[in-house]
Parts: sequence; structure tokens; C-alpha cells
Amino acid sequence: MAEHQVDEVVEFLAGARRVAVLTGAGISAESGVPTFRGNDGLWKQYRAETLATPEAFERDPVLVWEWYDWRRSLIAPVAPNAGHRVLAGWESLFGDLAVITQNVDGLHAKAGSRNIVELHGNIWKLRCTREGTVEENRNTPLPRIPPVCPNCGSLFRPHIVWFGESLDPVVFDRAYGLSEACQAMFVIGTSAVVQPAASLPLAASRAGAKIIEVNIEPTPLTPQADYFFPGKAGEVLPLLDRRLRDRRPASGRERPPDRRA
Ligand code: BV8
Repeated sequence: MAEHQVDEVVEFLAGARRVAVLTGAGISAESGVPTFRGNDGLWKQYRAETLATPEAFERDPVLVWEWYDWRRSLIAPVAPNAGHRVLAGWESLFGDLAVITQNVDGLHAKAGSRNIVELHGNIWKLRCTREGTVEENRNTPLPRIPPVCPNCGSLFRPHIVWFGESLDPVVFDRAYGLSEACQAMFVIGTSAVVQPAASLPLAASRAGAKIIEVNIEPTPLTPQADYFFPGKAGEVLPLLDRRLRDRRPASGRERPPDRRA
């Protein structure tokens, strides 16, 4: 990582208070969770985009549930990694930090983050396809596939946003508001392809925020990022964290001039 870039970012963040972090599957890769587009993203030769759709569920709910049950059994035993833990610690360091995640694995919460926006839902939540009621269920494996609603006997579906489905407008509006209000946005471990999540860094940049991207390889967003740190999230974030803590007291007592004062 270019030392002068680290210095600049640490200097800028030393006085920043409102920080947003957009994460994708890459931040969970070092915990052993398969990414979507990486070579490990396949299940029984199916691509995620073909299984994570209402059409696939309509066609074969057992197949789709077998896939989610496989992912749940994979995610249940894994622990958050250093990348997740640094972000959890930054909630007190910055005073006003929000994690906006595309991940459904729940690892940010498991690491201790509290201010989380789950754009695409959560794999530990089931929703009744008839009543719309949502319940938490952490059974792995699921005792019955497909799981059904104990109240009305209708199919449960994962409480997850599938391709072709709109995000919950309340959730997306919150994410958009945080993106427009932040002074800096970290974009970590995402291929920055899936919409509308990939539009959030552009909204933040348009509103004057610094975009700091962390990824093992460049993405379509990299040309618009102010800083690009090539590397694994679980290695880059602890390094930035150490430098930041050397430079600044906890929870932003030092305030920079607010550009929207
Ligand atoms: C919608 C839940 C209204 C499911 C998910 C405009 C143009 C083109 C297409 C569209 C468009 N608008 C809408 C669409 C359609 C679609 C879309 O964007 N398609 C893509 C494929 C082009 N969007 C939708 O359908 C959205 N709904 O827009 O509704 C509408 C509908 C139709 C048409 C118009 C409007 C709903 C999208 C949400 C779908 N659900 N997840 C589940 O999990 O089961 S999306 C899912 O895929 C993830 O949540 C995530 O968002 C995405 C995967 O991306 P990443 O997380 O970035 O993961 P990926 O594997 O791709 O990349 C990992 C990255 O990490 C890589 O860059 C890698 O280099 C890096 N990395 C790896 N290891 C590390 C690392 N980085 C750092 N450290 C490491 N160790």
C-alpha cells in the first residue's frame, strides 16, 4: 500500500466524524464464506444469480431451500475476521459510523457492529409467503425442507432480496441518506456491479465524500475512488486501524470544519 496514500487517508480521517462503510462478499471471504463471483461462488454448478430469484423459488422451492440450507450450514460455524472486528471498533472511534452491507451472513453483527443496514436481508430470517411475518431461525440443518409457517402452513422463504426484486424502500432510503451525509465512504470487498447497492458510493462521491476502496483487485468503481488499497480486507483494515489510533483520540473530539456548516 502506498505510504503517502495511507498518510493522506489517516490525516483526513483524523478529523472525520460521519463515516459510511459499504461491504460485499469479499469482507467475509477470509472467514471462509464463499463470494458470489469468486471461483468458490458456485453450488452444484448453479450460479447465485440463477438460484436467488423469485422465479427459481416458484419453479423449485426445495432446490432453492437446499442451497440456502447449505449456505446456512457453512456460515453458522464461522467467526468474523479481523476486517469485521476493525469495523465494529470504528463505531466508537468515529462516533457516527454505519455499516451498509450487501451480505446476508450476519457476520458484522456477530463482530459487534450495531449500526448496520442489511440491504439484501439476512439468511437467519424466514418470511411467511402468505402472511409476510418474519421470524429468526438458526437451525442448521433445517429440520424440514421446505420450511413452512407454523401459523398458516404456507411456505417460508428466506427473508432475503432476490434478483429482480426491489429492496425495502425504508432500508434503501436509510442507506442512501447515510451515503449522502458521510464525509468518507469505505467500499470493501465488493465487485460493485449489483444495483442499486453499487450506486451508493457514487451518491456519496457526488455529495463530496472521499471514497476509499479496499479490494484484492480493481473494480468498475476504482476509477471513481479517491483511494484504492489493493489487498485483503482482513489485512488492510487492521493496518489502517493502527495508524488511525496512533493519530487520533477516540470518538472524534477533534472536529474538522464541516463542509456543510
Ligand atoms: C432491483 C441476496 C428493481 C441473495 C443479492 C441496472 C443495470 C443492470 C442490472 C440491473 C440494474 N438495476 C437492477 C438490475 C438487476 C440486478 C443487478 O444489479 N444485476 C447485476 C447482476 C447486474 N439488481 C437487482 O435485481 C436488484 N433489484 O434492482 O429491483 C429492478 C428489478 C429489475 C430490473 C430493474 C430494477 C436486487 C439486487 C439484490 C439481489 N440479492 N443478495 C443471496 O445472498 O442469496 S445480490 C448479491 O450479489 C450480494 O448480496 C451482492 O450484492 C452481490 C454480490 O456482489 P459482491 O458482494 O460484491 O460479491 P462478488 O462475489 O461479486 O465480489 C466479491 C468482491 O470481493 C470481488 O471484487 C473480489 O475481488 C473481492 N474480494 C474477494 N476476497 C477479498 C476481496 N476483497 C477484499 N478482501 C478479500 N479477502
